[in-house]
Amino acid sequence: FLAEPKTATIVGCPFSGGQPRPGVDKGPIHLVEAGLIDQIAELGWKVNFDGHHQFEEVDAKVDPPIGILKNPRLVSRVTEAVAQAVSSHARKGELPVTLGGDHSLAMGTISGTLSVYPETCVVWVDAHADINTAESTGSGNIHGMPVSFLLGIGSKVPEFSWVKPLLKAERLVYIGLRDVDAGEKRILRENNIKAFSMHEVDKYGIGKVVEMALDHVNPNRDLPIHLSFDVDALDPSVAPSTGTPVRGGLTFREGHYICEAIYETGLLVALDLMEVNPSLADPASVQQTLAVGCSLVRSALGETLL
Ligand code: Z70
Ligand code: MN
Ligand code: MN
Ligand code: MN
Repeated sequence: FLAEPKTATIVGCPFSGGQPRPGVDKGPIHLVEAGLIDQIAELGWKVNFDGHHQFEEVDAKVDPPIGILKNPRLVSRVTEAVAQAVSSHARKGELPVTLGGDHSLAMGTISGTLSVYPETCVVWVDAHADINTAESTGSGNIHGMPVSFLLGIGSKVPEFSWVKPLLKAERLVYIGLRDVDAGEKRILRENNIKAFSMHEVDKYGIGKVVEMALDHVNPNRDLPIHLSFDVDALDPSVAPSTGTPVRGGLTFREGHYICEAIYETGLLVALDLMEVNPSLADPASVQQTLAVGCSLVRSALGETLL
């Protein structure tokens, strides 16, 4: 397997239906307006802009909760469309860079990647595990659930039957966790899922953590990598404009180091940047969060310090 596509395709996903706070749908527009496309082009990539996807609307009246899952039909249709967009770009040898939007979108992005590269491993960088099932979720917010759908664990929600359980637990690793529900901890344990919480980042340092994470999911450094980066993995002092800031997060450098180290493998085939919400926090904090978001993407696409 030889990765390193030289064309990146920006997939803007203005979507907030996986969680309750308005504004996260404005993330992709603001990231692009902050100059992300030109910045990636400056790194030597050919950049396609796939636009800000106009998703089919599903009226709330015809989308009542299923159990306590909120907006299930809407989330299912949007993420299915995202899966098709990502897979079509990946199939052409392009590297899809999906801008969220809330993290339920990763149900689509990772499904899309796995449909083209079935051996893909996933590095999920987040304060949260986003692995609740229909049984374990306390909130009913689907952005807290995409990983369980991708793994095929928990009771099946017929509305999401298009999501194939293509991700194996041993091909998934987390970095940055610090706000994990009791039910999620149990799911992680029972499925033997490798996770490096902030405790491990403190204990070993980020360099060792990334090495151990890749040793787990990609021991021979020969499998494609999908990096799904929730900006709330970063400390709120670094990335304040997000729906669920949790103190004690990754520093600016730790977040960037993860992106740089994954770029260095030459195995990155897809990247998500999720949960940037430009309507939360003061203007200076919004600017800061957008700038950090752009710079994480640049790091994952090969921006070097020297
Ligand atoms: C909680 C839930 C979550 C992001 C919050 C929170 C999930 N575990 N994810 N913010 N980005 O509702 O399932
Ligand atoms: Mn498209
Ligand atoms: Mn998340
Ligand atoms: Mn999160």
